[in-house]
Order: sequence, then C-alpha cells, then structure tokens
Amino acid sequence: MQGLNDRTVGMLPAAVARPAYDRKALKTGIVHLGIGAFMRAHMAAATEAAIAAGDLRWGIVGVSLRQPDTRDALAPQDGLYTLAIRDANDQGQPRQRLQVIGAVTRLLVAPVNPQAVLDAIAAPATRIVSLTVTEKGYCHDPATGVLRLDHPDIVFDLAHPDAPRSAIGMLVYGLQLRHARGLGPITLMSLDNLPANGRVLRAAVLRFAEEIDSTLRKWIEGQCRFPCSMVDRIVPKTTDADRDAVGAALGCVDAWPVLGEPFFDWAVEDEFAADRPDWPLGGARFVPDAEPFERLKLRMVNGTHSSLAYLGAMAGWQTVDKAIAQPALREHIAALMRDEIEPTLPALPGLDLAAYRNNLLARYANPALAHRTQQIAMDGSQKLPQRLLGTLRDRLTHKLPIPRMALGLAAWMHYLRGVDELGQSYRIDDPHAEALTALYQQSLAQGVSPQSVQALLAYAPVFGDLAGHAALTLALLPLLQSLQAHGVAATLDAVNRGGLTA
Ligand code: CS2
Repeated sequence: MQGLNDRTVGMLPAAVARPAYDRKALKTGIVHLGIGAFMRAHMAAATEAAIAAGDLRWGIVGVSLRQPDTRDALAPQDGLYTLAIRDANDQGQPRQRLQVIGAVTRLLVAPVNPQAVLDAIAAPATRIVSLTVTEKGYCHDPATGVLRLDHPDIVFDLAHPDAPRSAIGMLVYGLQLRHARGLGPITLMSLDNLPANGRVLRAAVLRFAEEIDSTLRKWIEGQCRFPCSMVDRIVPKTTDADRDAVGAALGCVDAWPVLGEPFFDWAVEDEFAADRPDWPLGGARFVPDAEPFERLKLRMVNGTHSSLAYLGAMAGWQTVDKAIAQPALREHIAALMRDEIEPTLPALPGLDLAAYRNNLLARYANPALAHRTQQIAMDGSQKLPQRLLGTLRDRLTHKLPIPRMALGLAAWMHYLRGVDELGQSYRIDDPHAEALTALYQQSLAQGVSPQSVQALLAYAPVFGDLAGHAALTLALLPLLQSLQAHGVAATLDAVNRGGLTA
C-alpha cells in the first residue's frame, strides 16, 4: 500500500474528509510544543475548521520536546494524518468517521534541532505558541503550582540557553530571541489539564525569565498574553490495531492516525496578544473567564476518570468502557458526581449538571475507544491535586462526608503496590514513582493503620497542607483496609450500600 501524503490524499475514498484548501498556500501562525495525540485530535482539528473556512494564516509547526517518533511518522506524510472519530451505531456496533487533517505544516524535534524551535517561536508570522506538555511538563510543584528552580530540566536550561530541554526554557529563550529581533509579542496558550493553566504557565515563564534577564521579564509580563482554557475530548493512545484499521479504510498507510470521541469542548479566554483563528468554527467557545469551566471539567471528567482508572486497573478492568459496564462501578461514579463533586461546583449559566453527568457516563461507555485504565493511571502525583484533592479540600473544609471521593484516593494509594488483583505486575509510570513506591513499601505494605496512611499523606509534593489531616485519614483507613483485604468489587459494594464510612 502507498503512504498518505499530499499526492495520495486526493485518491482516498470519497467518505474520507480531507483538506479542500490549497495546502501550498498555508502560512504558519502557530508553534505547538508537545505534538501528541491529544493536540492532533483537539486544537489541530479546530484550527483545521478555521483554515477550511478560508483563513490560510494558521498552519501549525508541531514540536516534539523529547522523541523524534511523531516527526518520523508525519514528515514523510507532508504533515498529513487521519483523525478517526469513533463511537457506536444504534445497534451498538463500533464505527468511525475519518478526516485527514492538513493543518500541520512542519515537524521539529527539539533535542535534534533546538535552534529551529527557537527560530520558529521568534518568526515574524508566529502569533501563538500553544502547549500540550502534560502536567509534569511545567516543572512545577504539583501541590503549589510554583516553578521548581531545582528541577533538573530547569537547572539544565538555565545553563544551556542554546539547547533548552523544558517547554518553559524553550519558550523563554524563544521569546528572548523575539524581543531581540524587535518583533511583536505573542500569545502563549496552555492546553493542559491544569487549573488556571494560563496563569500557571505565565508564572513559570516569568519566574524563569527573571532568572536570565529582568528587562525580558518585564516585556513578557506587559506584552504577552496567557489565556486560560478548558479542553475536553477523550483521546486514547493509538495502537497498531488502530493503525491497521485506519489504513484499511483509507486504502493507504497512515503511520500515525489519532482517535477521538465525537464529543469536543474547548472554552478559551479571548485574551490574545495579536490575532487568533476562528476556532468556534471547530466547536470552541471564547469565554471571558475559563475558571468555572476548568473546575467543572477537571473535577467531573478528570476526577472521575482517575477514580475509575485506579479502581479499574486494580480490578483488572482494562478499558474504561469495560470498567463502567460493571454495575457497581457505574453506580459509584454516578453517585460520586451527584453527591460529592457537583455540590462543590460554581453555577454556570445554562449548564444542566444532571445532563452533563449522564452524557459523561455515556462517553465512558463508548465501546469504540478502548481507552486503557493504565493510560489514565499514569502520572498520578501530577494529576491528583487538581482532580481529587481540590474537591476533597472543599468538602473537608465544610465538614461534608467524603466516602466516594476518598475511595478514589485510596485506590491510587492501593495502586502503588504495583500488582493488580489478578496478580499482574505493572510499572508505576510517574515522575515521583520511586519516592512513592518506597513510601508504600515502608508504610502500607506492612498493613493499614492511621500511622501508615499519614505517612503517605505527608508526601508534600502531592498533598501539601493535607498532611496529617485527621478526618481524611479516618475516611481513608477503612477503604484501604477493604481494598487490601477484599478487593475492588467488594469495596464498591460496601460503599454503594453506605458502609465503610468512618
Ligand atoms: C485522562 C484525560 O489520561 C487522562 O488522565 O483523564 O486525558 C482525559 O481523557 C481528557 O482530559 C478528556 O478531556
């Protein structure tokens, strides 16, 4: 079979959507750091809609900060790739709708050619630098959100202006070059699942800039913009089977298609230094303040996703749809949202929370995604603060019961043992894995007691001020005991019956 590229794209089956605009006329307006599957199924799809409507200024330079694999897959394809939108038909059979996206014009690999990335940020036509570098890519302390000047990548970047490794270093040296060239300010737009993601990014960039040049810091602070945003689309990792299925439907090889659910949401603050694409054409909304949307999404979607992932991974339920098909887990997740998360959310005009909850349960049940619970379980130390701990803190402050929120946290602690209920070992994929598994071994492996739970809660990078919290310890204790002694299914049954509360 031939490969997908500018020449073969015209020969695809008629049902496959493809760029109808002149790709050769596409200019570059966006540099994106972290060109993974999520960005290709989300921001790039919305940008494609704006381009397709005739605004050819928004081609995207896609940057990988670590591996060359995306460049190796997509550069021979002239940047083209397929987005497969998957769900089930009325009979419950999986189906997919294919669209070839043309918005990515160039691919760069930062470690191979850092100067090319700095030049792209400092190019006159660049107006937006966007990021999906995951939570850990901000090199911050997850509990406080503050940039860690002792983070190895930040230490390295402060000493190596020509070859930065971190997204923060890359941005600041790129902006320094832009400033030195006398070019205008730009917008730096985080698309990661962090609360106030724009403000976290701004604080990190300004802190790093202060270390190297206070004039630069002042220019960035006064001129550049950092809109916050809420992004939402479930995008599982592409497997070889997905590659084959997409290739068979295209009649040609796509080395790296991406998959996603039909659902798409993006609430982004309309706060741009220069211009921006008409993203609402692709389903985005410009909002004055993204905070209430972020809180809703991080607590409802990501909070329940992580709870479900740790419980599912331990029980041997490998994918989200298989996990949510377990009646006891479904009952728990629905009640977790209704009884414990929703009461902590700010009112959003026009939002029907019950409809949002039911729609989310339907998204989780999508049988065509095969989203692995182990994929969601990774990087728990970076995710728990904004997904679970904020809700827990709010409820604890008001002395409200937390049996279901605490079960998610207990499941994460239980997951640190590194072996599921079927006896399968797995690797804890987390930047804090070493410290956390050592803590687990020293404390919980010897049995659950108030002291052993408190030893884990004392891990400051994750829990911060929750260390030693008496009510939280009391809530976790019976849940952890039950997970260890009786397993996930029995614990869910007990919690659904209203038992296991302190
Ligand atoms: C997931 C998210 O992998 C994870 O941690 O919870 O990627 C989730 O699928 C998206 O945020 C949905 O918008």
